[in-house]
Amino acid sequence: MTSRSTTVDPLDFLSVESTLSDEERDIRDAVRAFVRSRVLAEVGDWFEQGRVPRELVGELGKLGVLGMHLEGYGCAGTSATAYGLACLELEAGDSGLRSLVSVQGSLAMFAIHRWGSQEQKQEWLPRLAAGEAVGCFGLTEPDSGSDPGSMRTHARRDGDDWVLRGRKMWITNGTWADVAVVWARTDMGIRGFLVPKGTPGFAAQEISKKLSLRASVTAELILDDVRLPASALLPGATSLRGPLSCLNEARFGILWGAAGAARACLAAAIDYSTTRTQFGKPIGAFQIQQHKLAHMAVEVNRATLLALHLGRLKDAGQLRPEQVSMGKLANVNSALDVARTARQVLGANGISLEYPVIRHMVNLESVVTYEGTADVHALVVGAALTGIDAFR
Ligand code: TGC
Ligand code: FAD
Repeated sequence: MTSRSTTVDPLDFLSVESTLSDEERDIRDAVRAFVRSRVLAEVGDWFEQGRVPRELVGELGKLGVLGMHLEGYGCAGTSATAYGLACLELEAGDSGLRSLVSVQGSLAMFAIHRWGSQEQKQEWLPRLAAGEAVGCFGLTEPDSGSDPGSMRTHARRDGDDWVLRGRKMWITNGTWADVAVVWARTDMGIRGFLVPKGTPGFAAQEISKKLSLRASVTAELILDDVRLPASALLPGATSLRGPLSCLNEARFGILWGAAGAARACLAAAIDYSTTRTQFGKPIGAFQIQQHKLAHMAVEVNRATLLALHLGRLKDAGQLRPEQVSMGKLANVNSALDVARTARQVLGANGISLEYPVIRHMVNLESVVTYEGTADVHALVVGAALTGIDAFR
């Protein structure tokens, strides 16, 4: 066994760091430091216990990551790339942490920011940005997931009021939320409503028995004749385009975040393979393990570069939804591949929560499903390539 000195950063092989602005690097470093000091030591326990501390929301608000890419109303107004870098660092901690931030900032806050009235923005956005309030986004239903246009939840007019009836399923932040953005069928098409916690007829029930994203709150929303004033309607969103435009934002964060989960798995595999000895050598001295490490490093670097490219396009106002689909499809599949490979490198320890890998691996099983399954994104890309819609 011959040792060689190396100057390469194993976690930034292609020197992506060198292309970042000072501001982007500062934001990335601040989020990375938060994850290291506040999350990494405890997240295995949160995952095992199926809980996440509610105080984290206020701490994330102070960190400035909630709705950080939005302008005004107490939001930081950063670039999309800076937001992506924050998502990468958060998800290197845990996909549940990134989910909390994605759903708050890219789904609930973005929906209000993009489609809400002045009054709605002023009422909710500053509190949501500060982490003094929590938001959720109710699109999926028990019988309507990939095909949200088939939703059954409906809102009927009664005088000036709206009355909502239906169910929403798998809703991140649901039991914590002070305000739920709920999408419903109306006589004017699919519309969005702001449903404050405590509104009579509205309830959220935690979904238990999850074996993935355990450090994240997931809930069912129950709407039994929930009466809302006319001012609860999001005036700007007038069709399915309303909620789907919000998904682009969250999917953008996910394609960055997946690179973070993958990087964490690669880091664990490098560390383990250089310290674990079998047959008289570190296992990283065997060619078959080096092949796995090289493969994982390629995937992590490729995913990071793809995220950065899409971030630059978004900052230039040129990012298209089908490009977001390609990014989510590619990067989450890469991250799953890296996590499954790293899990094997760690042998039996690969299934232990003492190490981060199995947690990332099972979390990514949610990430590949939510915000559009891999199949849905392949079909979006396929439709863009052929001009033929194969959904129906
Ligand atoms: P389709 O007829 O294609 O479109 C209806 C209208 O919407 C427009 N549109 C979009 N607009 C903006 N962004 C997009 N990505 C858009 N995709 C479509 C479209 O132009 C049309 O507009 P208009 O004005 O002509 O009416 O709709 P479809 O019913 O055929 O469905 C297309 C499909 C399958 C791609 C879409 O329904 C879809 O994306 N399905 C997946 C559902 C999904 O991703 N749900 C996610 C729920 S939220 C979540 O999972 C949170 S996870 C927690 C976390 O993020 O961490
Ligand atoms: P289905 O749509 O029933 O799909 C089942 C299978 O069929 C999949 O493999 C799918 O790819 C495939 N399939 C479906 N249609 C087609 C087709 N046309 N062609 C080929 N294959 C197809 N939703 C929210 O609204 N808000 C949230 O905050 C939220 N958070 C979530 C958190 C977690 C942890 C999870 C797991 C889900 C969350 N979701 C949320 C729901 C998520 O968006 C849906 O699970 C997802 O859109 C898929 O819907 P489904 O589970 O009903 O699967």
